[in-house]
Amino acid sequence: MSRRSPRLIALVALVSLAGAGGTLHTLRTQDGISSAAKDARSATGVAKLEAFDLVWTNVERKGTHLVFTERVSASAGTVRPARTGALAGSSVFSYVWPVSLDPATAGFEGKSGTLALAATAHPDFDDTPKYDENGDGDAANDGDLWHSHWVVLVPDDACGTGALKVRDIPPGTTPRLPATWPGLPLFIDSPGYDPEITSDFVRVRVPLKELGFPEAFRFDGVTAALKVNASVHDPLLCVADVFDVASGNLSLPGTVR
Ligand SMILES: [Ca+2]
Ligand SMILES: [Ca+2]
Ligand SMILES: [Ca+2]
Repeated sequence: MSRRSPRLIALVALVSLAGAGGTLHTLRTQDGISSAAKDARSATGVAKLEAFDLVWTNVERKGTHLVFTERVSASAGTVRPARTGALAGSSVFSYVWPVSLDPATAGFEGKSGTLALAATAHPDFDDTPKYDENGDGDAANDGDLWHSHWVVLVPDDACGTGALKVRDIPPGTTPRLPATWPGLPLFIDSPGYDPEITSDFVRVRVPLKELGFPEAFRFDGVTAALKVNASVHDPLLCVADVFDVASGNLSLPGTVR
């Protein structure tokens, strides 16, 4: 089997790493996506790309939750966009898990694009109006802390040939949206799952009941920068700089059973 050998080799490598005192928390790697180290790239000159260099991506059921994990080369979560002082043209850095589940699973209009869970940081705006992540009494100043989103991604050549964006909500339309939609004209949800970030892991735990206990589905891993439109209109939030893709081709090869 052409796909089995690389996975077995990766498993052996991961077991050796763990034995050598690495930071692996699990050996359950059969279902995860092992990906090359030091292959992260940036079109816009982001420094310290090891923080976005995916080496292992996994989604698995654990008790009452789905656990989304991305392991990177080093320094997970340490690199965030520079503050610009303005929403227009500002950047969003992200760890993303695209999944094969219909967007309706997370409360969006059905068949509206590719559903993805994301951990993001963006110091120039807050999109978690229901949460005060830094606990200072102001729910509108937490964007610089890593926080979670569900988004629906669709291609839009206005973002660059073949590039993706977070789906816009055109004025006058009323698509189905999740209860914790933050009020932006985007297919975006702010569900309030606190990402857990360790030295080289980013992990988000999602209660299975909030997704209606989904059946088997597929997943991939992506790290990327998104950019808010310079004139703050459609397309409002483009994927501007893909750093790494776990599968290399966004084929969603991982499986949650
Ligand atoms: Ca990589
Ligand atoms: Ca907030
Ligand atoms: Ca706050």
